[in-house]
Amino acid sequence: MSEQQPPFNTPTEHTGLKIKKPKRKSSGIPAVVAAVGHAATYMRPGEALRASLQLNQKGGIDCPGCAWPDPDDDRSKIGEYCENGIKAISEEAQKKTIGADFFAQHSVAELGTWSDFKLGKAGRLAEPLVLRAGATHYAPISWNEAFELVAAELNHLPSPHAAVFYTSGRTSNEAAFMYQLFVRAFGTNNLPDCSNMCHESTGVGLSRTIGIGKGTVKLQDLYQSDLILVIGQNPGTNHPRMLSALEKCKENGGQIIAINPLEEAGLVRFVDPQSPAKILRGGTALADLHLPVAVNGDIALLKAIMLRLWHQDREQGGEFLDWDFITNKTLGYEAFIEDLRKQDFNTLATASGVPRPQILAAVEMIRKAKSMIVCWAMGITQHENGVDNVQEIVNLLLFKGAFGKPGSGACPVRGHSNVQGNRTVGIWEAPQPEFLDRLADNFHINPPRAHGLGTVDAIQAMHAGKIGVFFALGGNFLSASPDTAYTAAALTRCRLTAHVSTKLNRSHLVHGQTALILPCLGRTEIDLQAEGEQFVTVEDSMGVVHRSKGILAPRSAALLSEPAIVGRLAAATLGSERPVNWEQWIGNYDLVRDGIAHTVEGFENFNEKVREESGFYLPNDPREGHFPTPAGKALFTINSVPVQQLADDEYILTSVRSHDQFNTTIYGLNDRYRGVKNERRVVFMNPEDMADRGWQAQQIVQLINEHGDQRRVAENFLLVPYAIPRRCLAAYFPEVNVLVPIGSHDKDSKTPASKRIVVRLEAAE
Ligand SMILES: Nc1nc2c(c(=O)[nH]1)N[C@H]1C(S)=C(S)[C@@H](COP(=O)(O)OP(=O)(O)OC[C@H]3O[C@@H](n4cnc5c(=O)[nH]c(N)nc54)[C@H](O)[C@@H]3O)O[C@H]1N2
Ligand SMILES: Nc1nc2c(c(=O)[nH]1)N[C@H]1C(S)=C(S)[C@@H](COP(=O)(O)OP(=O)(O)OC[C@H]3O[C@@H](n4cnc5c(=O)[nH]c(N)nc54)[C@H](O)[C@@H]3O)O[C@H]1N2
Ligand SMILES: [Mo]
Repeated sequence: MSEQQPPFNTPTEHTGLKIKKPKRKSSGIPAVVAAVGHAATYMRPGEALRASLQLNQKGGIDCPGCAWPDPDDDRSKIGEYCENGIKAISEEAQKKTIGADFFAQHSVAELGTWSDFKLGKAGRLAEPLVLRAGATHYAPISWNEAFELVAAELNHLPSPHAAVFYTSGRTSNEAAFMYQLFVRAFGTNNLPDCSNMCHESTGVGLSRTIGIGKGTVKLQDLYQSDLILVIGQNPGTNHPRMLSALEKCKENGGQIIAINPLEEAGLVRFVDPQSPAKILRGGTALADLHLPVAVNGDIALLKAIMLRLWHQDREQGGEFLDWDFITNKTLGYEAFIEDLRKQDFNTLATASGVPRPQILAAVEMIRKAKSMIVCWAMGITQHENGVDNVQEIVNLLLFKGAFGKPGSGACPVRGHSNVQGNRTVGIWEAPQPEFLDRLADNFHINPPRAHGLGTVDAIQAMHAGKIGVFFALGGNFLSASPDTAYTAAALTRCRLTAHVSTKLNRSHLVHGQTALILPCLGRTEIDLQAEGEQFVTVEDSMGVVHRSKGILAPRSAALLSEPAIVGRLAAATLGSERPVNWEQWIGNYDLVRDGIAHTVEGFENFNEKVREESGFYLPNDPREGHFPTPAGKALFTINSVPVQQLADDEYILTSVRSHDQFNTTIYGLNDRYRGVKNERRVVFMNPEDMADRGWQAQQIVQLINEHGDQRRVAENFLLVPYAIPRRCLAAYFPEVNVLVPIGSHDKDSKTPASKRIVVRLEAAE
């Protein structure tokens, strides 16, 4: 990184840690108080109420918080929202704005010394800004000049492949489709997205085994399932509305197993904040069993379970596994069993970290269940063996014949509210040839066929000086990516970095020679175009596509919508008619949707279908019990148990979200359910491991990773004693991203292993 660049990480000072007892209940009155408090502090009073009432209602605002689906029919009248949904909209619809004056007052170097929390709370970005080569401050620029600047840089590149176009998952289907069309007409598939760091392992693992890279359940299935496994996911914080679905499952007599190194409050007991009666009764107990798996002990655990299940099935003459399904619908069973039988139950159990009696209890519950769903998120995907993890989950589901029947299936829970839709409409560095054929036919372009760069490859290409322009449609690429120092160096080697953003973040401050901030409308705001008010569409975690329409006045008159920004940039770069009339598309998003309808399977009559109240489901063969793999069957796979050798002073660190953040946007400094107040630089450690080192709570430590020949240090972390398996640690993303080696990722999905970072701890002097 060059000398003048500001720090690439949030400052390391402490903010005043208070440690409390972790909670054993989630939501309830404290959640309502926290949500209302947040809205009252950051939003205009009337707007907070109006927006929350429209949240996730039919035809209302799709919550920018997460990708959990909305109930098809019985939506809560007082708004289908949760504490963290309200925080997400208060963050976006902040009453404060920042523009020319703010940036004249604060240099880029000064802003670099602010914490991520303070940067986010500065206000909504209000006008386009440029940081010219060598300048110290961002200054206003007109929209036209901004588009011309990017277009000129793009058109002067030695090759279209010297540009990278990132997408974060809040972008609508309309903006995303226009963006990928523009990028492919320009001539590259360099379309990395946040999915590369998120559920890519799910996409790869599921596509290979069941023929589609998405989940196979509907909300209704969760309600009626006999058994739901929640693995490597913290829904109480990250998908709070999922707790209502889990509660319904319990009320209908179903059971829940949580598999997680931490006993997360949201999975212990849920108090529905929208039901006074349930608040009085103290809520509903959720997980019947918690398996405290060691970080990355999931494959060992799943294998231990399956081995036991298989033996019991044999003893009972084939009662517990779905033999009909295994025989008729799957391939690879024999080889899988041959491998499984070679394993030793006790060795697997030890590797998983879970005490034997608990594993046997899980086997008992799985054995009895007639229907079963497995839900998972980042605890499964963000590993060097992330794809294997997903495939091992599929093996268990196949054992039980858990596809194509009610109450059963695979349920990867997505993160960003439209990350799944972005991929569906073409944001992908590795597009299918058929998709490119349709783009070529419909838009008379010649899209490049070679795969482009995903996130990790893009960072490495930038680092190697091969990329001239980095353009981001949303997100915070620097802070979300692994190996922060390396990524910072990579970004500074670009000629131009440009970000379409709603809020200021660190990616604006660690920049290329020239940098642009292009401020856009958020989900909550009215989007007025030439042919009237527009709505956009999104796809949730269960493959339902529906409308989202903002209701608040835009924070600033200078903001453009994402489709308008993409369309105008495309026109400036390619010409106003190539490959479509961009101005017309910007004026009326129905035209964009017609383009999608002709190109993407399942979107026929898109404009008509999406105007139906609850939207529509995209086709999903495995949901119906058919597998669109080359063989037409689902595949068992053999996945080896990861070797986890640690030196005496090494630990495995996993990175998690606190209750007060949305990815790199820091809502506040508390992590209420885990009992952490007013501090983010904490590391959770097993009390016995602490005793071994002679350390006390609040001891200051440095976290050190030595992967390859690099030494990576995260300084000044406070120890918090916590119920976490021995030799495992947890700390918050993005503070520990400095420690995630760029080379540590799944070999197939390239998802960075941000859930398994080998570190040493040193007490601070
Ligand atoms: N409020 C809020 N909502 C969000 C987000 C947010 O930041 N804030 N982010 C959104 C996004 S983009 C995403 S992808 C999702 C993320 O949703 P989650 O995946 O729930 O998020 P993480 O905090 O990364 O939590 C991972 C969970 O996995 C556990 N875990 C860690 N390592 C392992 C392991 O090796 N094995 C197992 N079995 N478990 C492990 C952790 O203890 C934690 O409970 O949430 C989305 N929703
Ligand atoms: N160590 C570690 N690293 C991780 C993870 C982890 O668990 N551990 N999780 C990974 C995951 S799952 C993900 S998804 C990525 C997230 O990576 P990103 O999606 O790149 O990051 P976000 O923090 O969600 O992006 C926040 C920024 O998006 C902008 N923004 C917000 N709303 C809008 C909008 O409507 N339009 C536009 N154009 N911009 C908007 C704001 O400027 C805000 O600052 O991080 C990954 N990184
Ligand atoms: Mo994500």
